[in-house]
Amino acid sequence: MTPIKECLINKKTNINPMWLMRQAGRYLPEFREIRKLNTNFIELCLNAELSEQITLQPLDRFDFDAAIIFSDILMIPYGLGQKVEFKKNFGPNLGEINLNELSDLDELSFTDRMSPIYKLLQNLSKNKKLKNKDLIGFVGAPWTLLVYMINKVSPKNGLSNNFFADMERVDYLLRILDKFIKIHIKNQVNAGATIIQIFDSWSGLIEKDFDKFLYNPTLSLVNFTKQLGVPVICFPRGISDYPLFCKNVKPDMVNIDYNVEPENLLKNVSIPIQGGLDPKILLTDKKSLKNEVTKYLEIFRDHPYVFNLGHGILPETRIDMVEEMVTIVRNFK
Ligand code: 1CP
Repeated sequence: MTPIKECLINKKTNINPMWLMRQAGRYLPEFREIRKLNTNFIELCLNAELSEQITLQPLDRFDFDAAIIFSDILMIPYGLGQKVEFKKNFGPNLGEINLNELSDLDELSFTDRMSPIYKLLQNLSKNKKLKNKDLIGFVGAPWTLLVYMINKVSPKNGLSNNFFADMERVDYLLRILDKFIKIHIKNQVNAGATIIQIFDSWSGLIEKDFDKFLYNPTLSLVNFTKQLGVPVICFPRGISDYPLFCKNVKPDMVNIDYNVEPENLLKNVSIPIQGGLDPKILLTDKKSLKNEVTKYLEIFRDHPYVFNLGHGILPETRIDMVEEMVTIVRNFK
């Protein structure tokens, strides 16, 4: 059994499996090389050969226990027919939603549009480099995808004023997202994903109606994934009540963000935990890194824990700091 599955299923605590959110990305010079030559990000995600190379890049350098496929949560809006572009120094930029086109969309055409992602998983699951490692597939949670689809740009400066203006449209999109996110999960599992992670990167922006926007839609995906026989990890970034989230949604594991106070959390959560370390620590020095990494490992010593970050690794992270972090985790006794 893979180290992460040992932790998730057998709840073993004497190992510290590890991987990093956004491990296949911009902090790696070899990724930047490929990216320079491939300026269209969506096309790069639809290039199964290059995506496979990128997925494996971090594993060639670091002793991680999982590969996460090189893809993006915004591939679902793309698969739904919305225009998605990534602009340099700006981020994602989405087009108008065509509701008529959406209501005509069937499973087959969606799967066809997304097929290079499934090809990528099929190829990776045959790759010997992933022996005894997990292959993580992922989706954005309905709320976070709704945010990008309606807001059309990153909500880092807040949601647009008219975000909730058309509630009928919001409800309709949530239903469509539930249907097609499940199709995307099922297709990834059929193609070889051994774990699914649900990224709800903007759940911290939900102010009310938590059942409608957070608990119910996530629970629906969690139950669906469990029925497929694959463990599911949730990352509800920025929410204020992780214990309540775990109680309501019951994922197999929860990834905490760096604002969560780990000692306090441990008193109220019994499921396996992943992550937590502030990615900014990797921009400091080796001594601070050791202190912070060891803090998490000490706190979770007797709890099933997968080492990871509290959000994606930052593009400006130095390779030698990642190497140092791996050494600290691997040598921790
Ligand atoms: O070169 C570039 O400019 C591309 C940078 C990049 C990369 C490497 C983007 C654009 N996406 C990705 C890959 C990616 N995205 C992966 C696979 C690689 C890995 O994890 O190793 C994954 C899992 C994601 C998930 C993702 N995309 C999330 C959820 C996780 C998180 O960081 O919160 C989100 C919010 C996105 C949207 C997105 N895609 C890319 C950017 C710059 C963003 C964020 C935009 C914003 O600020 O709103």
